[in-house]
Parts: sequence; structure tokens; C-alpha cells
Amino acid sequence: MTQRVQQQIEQLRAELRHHANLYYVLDQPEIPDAEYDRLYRQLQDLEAEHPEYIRSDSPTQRVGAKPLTSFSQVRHRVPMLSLDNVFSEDELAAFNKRLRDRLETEQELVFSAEPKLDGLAVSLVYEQGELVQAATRGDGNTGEDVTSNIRTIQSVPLRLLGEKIPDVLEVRGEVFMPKAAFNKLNAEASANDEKTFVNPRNAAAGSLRQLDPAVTAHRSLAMYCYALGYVDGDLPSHTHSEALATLRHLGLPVCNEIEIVTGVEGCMHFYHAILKKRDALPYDIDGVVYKVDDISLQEKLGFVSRAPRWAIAHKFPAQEEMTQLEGVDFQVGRTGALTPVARLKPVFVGGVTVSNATLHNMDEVRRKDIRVGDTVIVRRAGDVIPEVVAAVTSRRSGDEDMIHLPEHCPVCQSDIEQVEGEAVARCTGGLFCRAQQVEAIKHFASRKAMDIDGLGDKLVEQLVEAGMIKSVADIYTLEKEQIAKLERMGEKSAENLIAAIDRSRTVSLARFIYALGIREVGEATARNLADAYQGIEKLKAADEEDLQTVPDIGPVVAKHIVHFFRQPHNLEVIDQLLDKKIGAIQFEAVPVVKASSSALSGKTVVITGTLSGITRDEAKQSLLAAGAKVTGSVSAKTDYLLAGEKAGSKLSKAEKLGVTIIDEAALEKLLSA
Ligand code: D41
Repeated sequence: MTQRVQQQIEQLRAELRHHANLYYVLDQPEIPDAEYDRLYRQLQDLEAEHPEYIRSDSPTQRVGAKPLTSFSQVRHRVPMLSLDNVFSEDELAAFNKRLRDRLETEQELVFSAEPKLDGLAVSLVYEQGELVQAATRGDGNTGEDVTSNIRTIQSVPLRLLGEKIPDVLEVRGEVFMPKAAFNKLNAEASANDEKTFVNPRNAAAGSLRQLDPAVTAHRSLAMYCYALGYVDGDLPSHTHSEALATLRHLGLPVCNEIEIVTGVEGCMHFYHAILKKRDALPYDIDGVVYKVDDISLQEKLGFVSRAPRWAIAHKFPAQEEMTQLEGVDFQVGRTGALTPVARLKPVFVGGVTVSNATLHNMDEVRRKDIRVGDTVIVRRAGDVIPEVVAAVTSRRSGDEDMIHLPEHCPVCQSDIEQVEGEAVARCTGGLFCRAQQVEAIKHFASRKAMDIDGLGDKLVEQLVEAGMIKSVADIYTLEKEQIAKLERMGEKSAENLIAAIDRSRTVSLARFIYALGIREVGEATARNLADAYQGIEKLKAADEEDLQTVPDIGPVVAKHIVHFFRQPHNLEVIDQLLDKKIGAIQFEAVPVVKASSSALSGKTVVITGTLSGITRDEAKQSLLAAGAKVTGSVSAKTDYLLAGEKAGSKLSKAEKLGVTIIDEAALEKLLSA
């Protein structure tokens, strides 16, 4: 028995050492942080049960990373502590109770609540107001001297501001890479066929440990300060929040999401508010931190081993987890595109249980070398579709199976074609394929297309399944009695649906063109086509050459459009839609575009990334109203790129082409100019 425990302990240590090296030294982790933490806690628990096996070289016996030898070492004058974690309200309540018991108080405690930045802890030392040293946290006692690299961070002052500056001031904070800088860095790296970073934190770590500060300078790091270290001189503060205000006055960057809260309730309120904001924040966070605000209480509480008793990190559910890939299905989309979908052993990730995740396409599957039976890393961030990001190759048994593209469509058995140079494989069945039928109808009815309220995905599937509709034209022959008989439908909902269908009979030409679902014809292109041709008959007759004179339409899109209107089936459906007896669709009169004198009239604008103050759709509507054209891809003809958070390849392309890049504030100015 004991021998088995000892063996287990040694195995955990070996595994942790391996992954710590990948993570801390090579900046290329192979397993999710959550898995590392679990292994670590397993070892901690075993060692707590069997203290006789604790050895000084166990990964649990040091807090933090192994310093790289290439930097000189710095001993922190005051050790840099670590933070304990809680993962639930119950654990938080237990933390709060421990504090109140220890302080023997009936009063609710007041906390400084802060986002927990996902970066690297560093210490800055200012002497007579001048930045003289910056060091990583390292193991808490000794870190690496990264002064030259920290000096390249624009938000870190090289000299403190104000009159009352202590002789020596050490501040602690987190260095991180803003999401926008991370996306730009990775976009550049993949354009140059270089290795990309897994996440902003690893990118920040890799950038800070550059031996050449010129490289770091290029990486747009940022920093927020969150605590004082060693201080020699006058810096009176009775609370943590006062100390942070003082740091701000000295010109040091402090996060502006920090709030004062009371009790567990206040903490939980802050936690949920920040969690909601998470995606919109310009930097990655992995939770929040609560700190007892009153410094005299902090002193009474002191610390245990390496962590203060008066502070705790409340972690968000992990966005990456490990699970087993049990199989792969291929889903057929509207244009026949085949998407490999991973069937997973259910796993709790990003706050929900996930059992399916996208594998994107076969190129990605091959690039990531993912096989059935693999242990894989699944990521679910915010509201995006869960995806398989990698296989943990070190966990392979050798019994895994390669993933193959099927030769025939899993829905209609038609041949699958893979066009040279395209990542996507397609079913050649067209509208003969039930899956493509369903998807085409879903698209037709969707909000930005014909906007048929109530005709959602589930109902479309039901209607096609029941053989009641085969093409989009059939929507207009549906009858109330028929619909009311369907499962989960009734008299009232059938009536509403019929009314919504009737309303959709009057529509703008642009929406109609978009609704047809021609490949590569998005909303912007549909609008341009409507403007250029003013009627469906003229559009049907256009040839490739003619189409290419329309803004935003190149040879590929032109080919797709011509191809679409050459299909007898498509022409037949369009005729039915416009037929007085069947669809009776009528086009709204085209509004006369006012000759506008706005700064944006006639300009071509592309929108990318996540906007914070308005939605992309709102931005687009404002731009269109101001007479601008909104297109989907950046080219030399683009006048402005409106870039939000997480802007990626479009941003780098715009930068390359010298396109003017604007943010929401600049858009506001242009709109009111
Ligand atoms: O944002 C953070 N990652 C953060 C980290 C923060 N907001 N506050 C922190 N406070 C502390 C104490 C309470 C020990 C001064 C921290 C950390 N520590 C910390 N970061 C890395 C290890 C510890």
C-alpha cells in the first residue's frame, strides 16, 4: 500500500516537472492550466496525508518558476507572496468566515475587489523616483532581472511623478499582453510561418524573457500595479485602496476596474459583473482577487506559509479542459461545406458541459495531428462555439485512429469534392442534399435575410423532416392548419408564423439577394449588388466581367454568382418566389440615397474585431446612413478599418496596406463631422 502511494507521488512529481518545464521555461504548455492545477493539488494532498514522503525537490516545495540562467538573479527585499484560490461561493464564504473568526468580529469585512490579470507578477524598484530595477517573481524570493525589458513598456514610468516620493519604493504588479497586441503578434507569426503563442499569458512570458529588449519593445506589453513591496520613506496609507490611489498619483498604472465591496455578497456581485464584462475587457483575466482593505486588519491576519491570509483569488471556470475524443462526425453546411465535429466524453468547460466541439476543417485536423481516441484540449471562451485546440500527444497509447474525410456525403451520399488550395471539402449534392436544403431554408428565414420571425432552426428541421417544405419557395405555400398539427406548435403559434411569412413578402432587394445564400455573397455584397442592378432580372443576366465592376466583387465571387444563376433549380425557385400565385414577393421601393456631404460619404469601410460601445451591426447601419460602403474584406480600395478588440488578420492586412485604422471614438468623430 505505502509503496503504491510512494510510487504515485513520484509519478506525479515527474509529470509536474515535465509540464512545469514546458510551461515556465519553454512557454509551450501541452496540457491546460486546470489539468496542471489538478495534478499539483493531487500531489499536495498525497504529501499532506503522507508527510514522510515530502522531499525538498518536490514541485510543491517551491512556489513559482525556475529562474532562467540567462538573466541575473535578484533577491526580493520583501518576499513576493502567492495567492490561494477559491472556486465557488461556498469556498469564498468559508474564507470570509475564517477571517471573521480570526478577527473575532461581527462586522462585515470590506474588500478591495480586483480583476485577476492573467500575466506575470513582477516587482519594480524606484530609488529617488527613478526606476532602477525590475524583476520577475521567480520563486517568490529570487527572480530574474528584467529591467531592460520592463523599461520598454510604455505604461511603466521611468520616473515617478509628484513631490512626495519615498527614497525607495518597490511596487508589485502584473505584466500582461493586451488581447489586441496578442492577436496582432500571432497574425504576424502565422503570416511568417513562425510558431504562434497559445494564449496572451504565454506570449507575455515569452516576450518578457527576451534577451534582446528590442524584441520586447516590439511586443506591446502592459502592466497594472496591485501592491506595495519594500518602502523606505513616507507613504501613509491605512487601506489597500488608499495605497492604490497613491500609486496612481505617482504615475503608476493601476487597473480601473477595482472596486470596494462588502462581505461575501459584495464579492459575488463583483465576480458576476466582471465575468459578464470579461470578453469585452481588452486583456485576459482568469478570475478576481479580494483583499481585506484595512491594512491594520491585514497585519493582524498575517500569512500562512507563502500566501497572505487576507487575500484570495476567486477563479473563473477554466476555459480549457482535457477530455477524450470518442469520434468524429461530419456536418454538412448550407454551401455543402463539411465540418468535422468532435464527439467528446462530456467535460465541464467555460461554465457548461460540452460534448461536441468543432474541429474546423481537415487542414486543421492534419495540422494539429488530432486522432480519434486522443486526449484533447477543448476550449470554450465566452459565447463562441467550443473547439478542439490540440491533442495531448504525450498521452497517446498508440491505438488512436486517424481521421479521414468521407468519400461520400453522410447525408445524401453524393461525392465529396476538395478544391485545390481550399481548406474546406464540400458535398456536391447541392439542393438535392437534405442537409443543404435545411441549411438553405434556415438561412433564408434568418434575421438578416427574410427575417421570418418564428421560423427558427428547429422548426425548419421539423418542416423538412415532415416533407412539408423542400425549397424556400415552399415556405409561402404553407397553411395554418398544417403547421398547427406539428409537434410543439399550436393554433396561435401557427397563426403567428403565417403572419410573419406574410410580412416577409415585402422585402428589400438587398435582403432578398442575401437570402438566396449565394456562396460568398454576404450582406455587404448583396447590398452592393442591389445598388448596382436595381432588380433581380438584371442581376440574373450579369456576366462575370460585368459583376466585377461592382465594389467588393472579385473573380471568385463573380464566378459563384454566375454559377448560382445558371442552376435551373435556382431559377425555378426564384420564379416561384416572385410568382403572384406562390411567393408573391415584392421589392420595397429603393430609398433615394440623399446626396450626403458627410466625411464618410463614398468611403469604403471594413469592420473587424469586437466593438465595446456599439454592436458591429449598429456601426454598420450608422456608416451606411452616412453614405459609406461597408465591405467584408480589406483591400487597397479600403479607406478605413474600424478595428475593435481581438482584431486579427484584417488588422494586420490593413496595416500592411497602409489603410487608416480607426477606433470607435474616431468613428464617432467622423460620423459627426
Ligand atoms: O491581477 C493579479 N493577477 C493579481 C495578483 C492581483 N490583482 N493582486 C495580487 N495580489 C497579490 C498579493 C495579495 C499577494 C499582494 C496578485 C498577486 N498577489 C500574485 N500574483 C502572482 C502571485 C501572487
